[in-house]
Amino acid sequence: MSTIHENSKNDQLNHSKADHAHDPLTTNQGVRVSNTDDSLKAGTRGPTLMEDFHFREKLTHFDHERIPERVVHARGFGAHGYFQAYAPMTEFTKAQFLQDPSVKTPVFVRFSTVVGSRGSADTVRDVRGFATKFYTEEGNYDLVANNIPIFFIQDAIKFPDVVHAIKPEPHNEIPQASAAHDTFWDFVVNTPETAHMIMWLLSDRAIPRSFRMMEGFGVNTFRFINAEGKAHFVKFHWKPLLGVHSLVWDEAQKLAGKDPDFHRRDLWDAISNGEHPEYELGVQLLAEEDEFKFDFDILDPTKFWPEELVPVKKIGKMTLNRNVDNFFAETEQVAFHPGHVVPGIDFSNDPLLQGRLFSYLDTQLIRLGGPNFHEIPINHPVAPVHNNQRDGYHRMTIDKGVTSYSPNSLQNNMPNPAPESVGYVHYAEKVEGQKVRTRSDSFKDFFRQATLFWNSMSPPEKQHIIEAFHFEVGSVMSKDIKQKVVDLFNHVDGQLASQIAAGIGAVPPTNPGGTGVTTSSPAVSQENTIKLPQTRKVAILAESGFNFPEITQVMDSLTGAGIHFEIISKNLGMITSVDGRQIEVNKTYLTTASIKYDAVYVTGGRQNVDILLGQGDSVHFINEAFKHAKAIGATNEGVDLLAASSIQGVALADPSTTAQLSSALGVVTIRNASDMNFFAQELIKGIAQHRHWGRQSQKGMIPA
Ligand code: HDD
Repeated sequence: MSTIHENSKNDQLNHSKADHAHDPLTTNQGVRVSNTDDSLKAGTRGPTLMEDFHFREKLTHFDHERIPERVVHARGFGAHGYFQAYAPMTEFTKAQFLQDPSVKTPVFVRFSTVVGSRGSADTVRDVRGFATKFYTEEGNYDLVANNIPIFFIQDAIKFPDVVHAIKPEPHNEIPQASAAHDTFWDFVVNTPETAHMIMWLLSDRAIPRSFRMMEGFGVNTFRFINAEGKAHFVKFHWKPLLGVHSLVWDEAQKLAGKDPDFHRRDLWDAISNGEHPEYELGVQLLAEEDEFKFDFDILDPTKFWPEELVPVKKIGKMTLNRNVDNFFAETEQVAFHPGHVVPGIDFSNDPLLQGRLFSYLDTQLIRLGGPNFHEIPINHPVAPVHNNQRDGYHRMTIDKGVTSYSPNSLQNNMPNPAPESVGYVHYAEKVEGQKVRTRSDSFKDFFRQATLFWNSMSPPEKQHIIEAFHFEVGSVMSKDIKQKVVDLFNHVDGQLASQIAAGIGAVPPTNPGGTGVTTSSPAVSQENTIKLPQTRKVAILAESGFNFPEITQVMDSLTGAGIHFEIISKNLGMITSVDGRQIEVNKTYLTTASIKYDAVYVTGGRQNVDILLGQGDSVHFINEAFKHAKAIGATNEGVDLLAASSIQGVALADPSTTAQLSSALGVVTIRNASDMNFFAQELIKGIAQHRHWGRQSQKGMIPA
């Protein structure tokens, strides 16, 4: 079996115009053009002439530059990379790309939001798509995943309903990219199967810090089939090596205005910097005979398989190492489909999955203008394609020969079907039943896993969910719908329902309810994730009059820990230290904000800090970072800025003490110290923590 190198796909995708950068400008017919700035006119002040074929071609092409955006997942961002298996998976699946750890299978990943239009903001509260195309030697395999392991509905026939309800309302197209409106919550209160997904949607999962810090889940139950034809049910997981981290809501909302491209910029920059995002592929495997072992139905897409019941086996790793050359050609034209499977991967009867198998190709036929979009380079498999499909809009292949049917004798029936040992053979599941339009009784428990999820949240995560209810349902106009939300979530947890009611002007439940589920699933809490300082970003506030050795020692320590930083000052240009050395400013208070960083550091120097103290923007920067629970550090006179801010409840280094570190709730300060490394290491520990939720109680007091 030949080995596919990631480069072969790259070469195939790289028929870029860059190779011909020095060739002259031509029309699409290859005719060289001598002037593209003036149209052909009858006299310099006369009318434009119809015979100006260059003008007509240029404008016509421009007029047709747009294609319909995806009906959902319109806003996305993609990157190339490769996947490598850890060990042969022969026992469970015959899929070739999961056998040989030395094979690098090329991949293309597209991350997306679901609800917003192509031009909407990255940081809205929403599910994120996480779709991966594996260009395997047996054909393309698409793992079309989300960052939440379950879904809103149980049957695909309700997909148009849930999407219509959550999209902007039809009469005025408001609100954009948001679930905080009447039609969505009207759908929710009338569709109790959504309750579990709503818990996840209102959790921190729906406002990720980065695509690099997000899990992926195949959601639906699939099957692995081995060479002997034995099947296992399987759920797919992506686990980011940087851990799973989120923004806070206030930050997410502000970012939507100040940097609507926050997530795509973060991914682009990381890949450009050589900090290649990595995700482990995990599988939960269940023997066919264990199908009915749980108190939920494994075909129900509103349920996850708790990792404590079915452990996730890590089977390989994906690395994203190359940005796209052209957004439209690659990210916009890529077409994923959960039905793109390779031998060894098969479907289950999950009714949501069954419906998805119809919908993706159907939508792509119109979005990509006909049946030949598999020929677009980003969609084209590296495996050879031979069949009798012909013609249609935009056909690229020049098929040779006279036969385009089977059987034929004129060309020995070529292309011949492959032998069963290598061809795709569907799993021979025995299926019998009456044709009915009803749901299985085993799908009718809507609340128990919602309670399990709620029980699994840490106190700050619970608080965030309640605040999200207050925002989302608080934005609903109908009092009736608001009350019904309280009543619906009283089925999940009585205390939760009371807390929702308190913030939205509704009546708390008279009989606090719940499901009686008292267990939890620690794996779903982000508090139990990996915490690392690498690739985090620090804002350094400085003006002229800083101490050069002090700031550079901190900068060196941050760099040593794989942390990035930017110098923020009132003006762009250079700032000068007390001993006359200069540092270049990266951003001003106008071109950036605290919400774009993971932490902030205020450096010392009397004159520097006196300037900072006179700037409301600098004080606001500290307040906002504190409110958003980020690590904050200050050295020497820099501590004065923290003292002048609204920071509460933490002791700051005292001016009279020498080199004594003060560190509490992620606020790290030191005075009268010459060696900054001790301080920097403590700050780095604080940055690795991601957020310091111990400040949650002070949050409401901070004016930011
Ligand atoms: Fe879907 C796009 C993931 C349910 C119908 N879906 C789309 C994308 C992702 C998902 C990641 C974006 C692909 C890209 O980047 O181009 N969808 C999911 C997951 C689901 C799910 C994990 C739950 C298990 N989807 C789902 C259902 C239906 C669809 C039930 C319809 C019956 N999804 C679509 C679609 C899209 C799509 C309308 C829009 C653009 C496209 O397919 O190509 O057909």
